[in-house]
Amino acid sequence: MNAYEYFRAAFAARDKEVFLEDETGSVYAYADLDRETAQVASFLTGLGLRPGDRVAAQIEKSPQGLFLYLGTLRAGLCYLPLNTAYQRGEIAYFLGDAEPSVFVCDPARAGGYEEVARASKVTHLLTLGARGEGTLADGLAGAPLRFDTRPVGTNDLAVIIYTSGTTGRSKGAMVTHGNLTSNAAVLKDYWGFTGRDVLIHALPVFHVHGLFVAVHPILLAGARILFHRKFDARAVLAALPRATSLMGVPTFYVRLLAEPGLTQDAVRGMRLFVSGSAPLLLDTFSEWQARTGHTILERYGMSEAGMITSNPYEGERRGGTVGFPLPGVELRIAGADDAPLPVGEPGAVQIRGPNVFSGYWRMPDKTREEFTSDGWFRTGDVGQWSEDGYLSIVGRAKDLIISGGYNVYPKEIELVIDAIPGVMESAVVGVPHPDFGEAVTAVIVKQQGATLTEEAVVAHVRGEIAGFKVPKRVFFVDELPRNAMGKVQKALLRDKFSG
Ligand code: MLC
Ligand code: AMP
Repeated sequence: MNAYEYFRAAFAARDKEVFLEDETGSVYAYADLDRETAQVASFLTGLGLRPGDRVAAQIEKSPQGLFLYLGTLRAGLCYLPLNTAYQRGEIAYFLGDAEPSVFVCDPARAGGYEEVARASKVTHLLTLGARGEGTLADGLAGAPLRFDTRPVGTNDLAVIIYTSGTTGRSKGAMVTHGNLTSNAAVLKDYWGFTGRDVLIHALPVFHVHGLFVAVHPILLAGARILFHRKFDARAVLAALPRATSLMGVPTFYVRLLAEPGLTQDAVRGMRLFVSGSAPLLLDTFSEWQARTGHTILERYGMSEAGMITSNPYEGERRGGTVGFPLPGVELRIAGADDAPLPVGEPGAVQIRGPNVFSGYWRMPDKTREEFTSDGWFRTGDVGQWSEDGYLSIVGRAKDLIISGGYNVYPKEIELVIDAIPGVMESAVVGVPHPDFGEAVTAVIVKQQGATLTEEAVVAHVRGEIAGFKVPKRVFFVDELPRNAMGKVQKALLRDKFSG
């Protein structure tokens, strides 16, 4: 079933209830959602797009952006969300690789994108601004208000989410309608969402956390979203008395704890705080408990698989763990031979289930590599079971930095730094950071006689890649530490530059 139709079947009986309320006080009922998405689907279909065609969007967070996503699903097309921090070079890669027919961007950026759009297969470059304005709105104005949702198969493509790769080349994870509906149904039940819930939504809507996890269970429950354009600790604090639930990355909780207004009284109407996308420090978990009387529920997921494990809603939520595999999800901790390891031994986290994506867009070899011969997906995370079945994520096999919930692959940044005149070589590592969890840090060996400074490196990198990937600090060394195989010993660099 088309994921939109699946959600609609659940919320149809609540069409007069509020689906979303934004910070300006604008309110959209479920009936409005249905009408707006019908217009999007009619409009896109009217452009001549065929099932499976891609609609890429790099847009500021807005209710209309959410309607664009859901309307795209409804039309049987494939949505391709892009981080607003991406720069032109990054966008050119995604447009070239995914070959979307439609690219929707912010009105202020359209001029700068005309050339990259022309060089790709984009046939319609449209705009959508933070207040819903732009050429997309103009197009929607005349579009029919009714649309028969296009039927699709469970395995049909719904969304492509790009995740950075170890080689520096991003891979498009192909997410199907079946992936979306199975995960949505499980999360709604597991976390107990009902029509009485009010969720504070302050996450970006171009990754699975904000786009899927914090939206789909709400649709299934016919619940309400308090829509924040971005995370602002004070604004979230002010919204808590009207809400029942919050989903965030650990940085949200760290920043909320820094607010003196976070008291037991402020959270008395809340029933659920969920954290994920990056490890939640035990200190944050415990401090939250002490300050609010609530226990944060930590869960674990990824773009390729939506949500994988969760601490229980009822029962002990254990800090430092990500709980149990969600219903329907199989998870094993495997050794180098892909065979399961005994309880307590750390190993590769491998998963199987209806939530697991169908492969990397136009990368059959990469897809094959990431699945075992018996069909389990290699997450690249290192995990460990407790005796009573709780999973802990104890490391990563992949060379990955998670900064404020965003993934950063060092290779991509090293390639940019190595191209700076005067750089001989570089290594990028993540060091502990009180706000972002980990901070992107560059260690550089200069060419002889080069006069590079930290500021010059940062200024150069800033123009090339998204801001959250730009190193927070740059250090210069005479040589990089290497092991006997000649591989840079990143653990040594992490230790040396921590703090
Ligand atoms: C912003 N900046 C960051 C950053 N976010 N730097 C490092 N890491 C980050 N995460 C930088 C900007 O480049 C800018 O730098 C400066 O901080 C201010 O930008 P901002 O936009 O005002 O930042 P802020 O609002 O403080 O954003 C922090 C944040 C945000 C934590 C609220 O990053 C965020 O919403 N993160 C959530 C990410 C997320 O949704 N992840 C889910 C992925 S899905 P300068 O120098 O230019 O001023 C996934 C699967 C799963 O992982 O399990 O869920
Ligand atoms: P992404 O590819 O952006 O979806 O990020 C997925 C990765 O985030 C996972 O493979 C993990 O490494 C990490 N991750 C998500 N949730 C958690 C968590 N609760 N604890 C530790 N790591 C997490």
